[in-house]
Amino acid sequence: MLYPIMNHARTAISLDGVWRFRALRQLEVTEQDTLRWNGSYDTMAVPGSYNDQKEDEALRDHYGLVLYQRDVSIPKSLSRERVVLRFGSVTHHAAVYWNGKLIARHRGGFLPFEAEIDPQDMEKNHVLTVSVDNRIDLSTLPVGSDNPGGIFGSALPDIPGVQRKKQNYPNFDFFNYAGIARPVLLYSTPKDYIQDIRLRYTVEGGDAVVQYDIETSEESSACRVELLDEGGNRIAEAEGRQGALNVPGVRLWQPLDAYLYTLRVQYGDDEYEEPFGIRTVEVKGTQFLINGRPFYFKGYGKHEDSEFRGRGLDNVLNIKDIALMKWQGANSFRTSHYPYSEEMMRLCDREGIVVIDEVPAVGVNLNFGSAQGREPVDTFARIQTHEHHREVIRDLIQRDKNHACVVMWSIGNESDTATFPESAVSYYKPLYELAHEQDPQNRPVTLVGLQGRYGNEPALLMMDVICLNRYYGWYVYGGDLDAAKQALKVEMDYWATTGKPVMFTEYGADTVAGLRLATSVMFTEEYQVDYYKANHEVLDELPFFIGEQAWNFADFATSQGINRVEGNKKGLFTRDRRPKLAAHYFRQRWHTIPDFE
Ligand code: GCB
Repeated sequence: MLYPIMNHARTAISLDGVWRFRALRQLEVTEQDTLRWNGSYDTMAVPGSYNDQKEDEALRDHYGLVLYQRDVSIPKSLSRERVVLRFGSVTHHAAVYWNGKLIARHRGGFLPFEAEIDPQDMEKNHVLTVSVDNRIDLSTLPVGSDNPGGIFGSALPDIPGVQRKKQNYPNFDFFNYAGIARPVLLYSTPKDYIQDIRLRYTVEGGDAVVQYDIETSEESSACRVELLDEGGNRIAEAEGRQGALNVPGVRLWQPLDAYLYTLRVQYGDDEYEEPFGIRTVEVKGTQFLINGRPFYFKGYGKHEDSEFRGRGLDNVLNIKDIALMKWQGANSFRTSHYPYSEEMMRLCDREGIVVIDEVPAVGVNLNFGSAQGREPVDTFARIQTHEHHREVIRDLIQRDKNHACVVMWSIGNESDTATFPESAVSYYKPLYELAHEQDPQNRPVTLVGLQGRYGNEPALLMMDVICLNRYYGWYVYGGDLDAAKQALKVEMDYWATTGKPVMFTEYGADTVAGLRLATSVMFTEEYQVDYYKANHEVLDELPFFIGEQAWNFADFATSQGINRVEGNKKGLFTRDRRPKLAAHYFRQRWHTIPDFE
């Protein structure tokens, strides 16, 4: 599925704006709901999560379905075109009705989907209704439950006569934002059109060869491709759906020094332009090579999260975040814990930010959170996510395969790989293989590891890079940074024996901005700095250590709970992007650590 663009062959019309909105009490959509509403309705902005747009606790914590509706008319000029309705993402599950008729269903909250509009329908006024379901369970990604104890039932028995409010209990800490989070478009192409473009390349000496593979709806016309440099000059051309283009004296896409070529494809009346960078990625021994040089990741785990919009696309915020990363000397982030918007991925290509691209497989671990203190269960015998997990890996790679910024796929966060190691291998091996098969550029694949027992996690050892989330000095030995350093050192001595490249994809300490003390204690800004310094004392000595990504870039919203003070406060920046003391500490540190060894 190509990103919608506008040119002389294609149009893209935004359906963003203020839509009609209703939160439903019942868990099904009636025929009446899908026709133009006569009665009262609310208003809601698209794109944006609905939860924080109103002052309404019931809406914030809503469980189940909501409806969005708007009128749509299609310009007459498009009557001979193929017209497609496209959603950047709807969280988590969507059903789309066009004049009351179901035209699309989509499962999963973070990837695009689309539906063609029947040409018979074009010249009328239409009503578009979208139902959005925010329920998460043991078959969805991310994983959750309608029960505070997850699969175990209630952690503490309810007091007789007490009725809990019905709500989602996520098996993860970020707030379960829902709604139409990314742009909605009507776009057009000629009837016979370019469906997909796959790119890979080899680089030798100063030259590159770009191999392209074009998919078209039919095979009725010839396909012609041109390769343009950043100035728009044609440097190569070819005929045919598959082929190779020589790029003598190639200018590589480099971290923080992006260079984008454009592949212009002409097929019949259709034309598409795909911007792309040329760079190579390879894991060699304990090194992670970008363009043949050992790269060191400096950055963060992030969230798509902001005041009012929740997880709604905000291009201003994305631009600002990348500006802050550059201010700080960072070069990378992980799309924890789900695929980010296509707009952000395109921006990272443009800005030279390196991305670890993660599927929404978070909470695939039934042994943490509310389950603590109980007999361990074999997650993989209980969880019902495998088929959907395959689907999101396929769809993510399909969407992001041509992005130079993506240097590694993450097929999950903090799954339980230690308690039942063989079951974890049976679950993850096919997924690891699938990711490699699907990627035309065959990038490294990882699975982000959870702190706990280590030493017998064959599912992690199967991965190309060992990515660890570690909280020595916070969840483990919190307040005792000397012990934290010793424990971290002992664990790292183990990873040194595996011969794998290792990086931290999370480490951090909750820090309430403005809480200051000369002698640091947990939650103060000083402690966050001391925490990171203690970790770095150990990590800076490790030759196989290829990167540090702090948790988190910024404070973010979570479910309410006794260890979250209006959200997770592990940000180096506050939620409104003001630097904490640790942001300045990292700024000094990262500007002295080179991007390449
Ligand atoms: C983790 C999770 C992340 C949490 C973080 C924390 O390990 O991957 O989603 O937000 O810990 O702060 O507890």
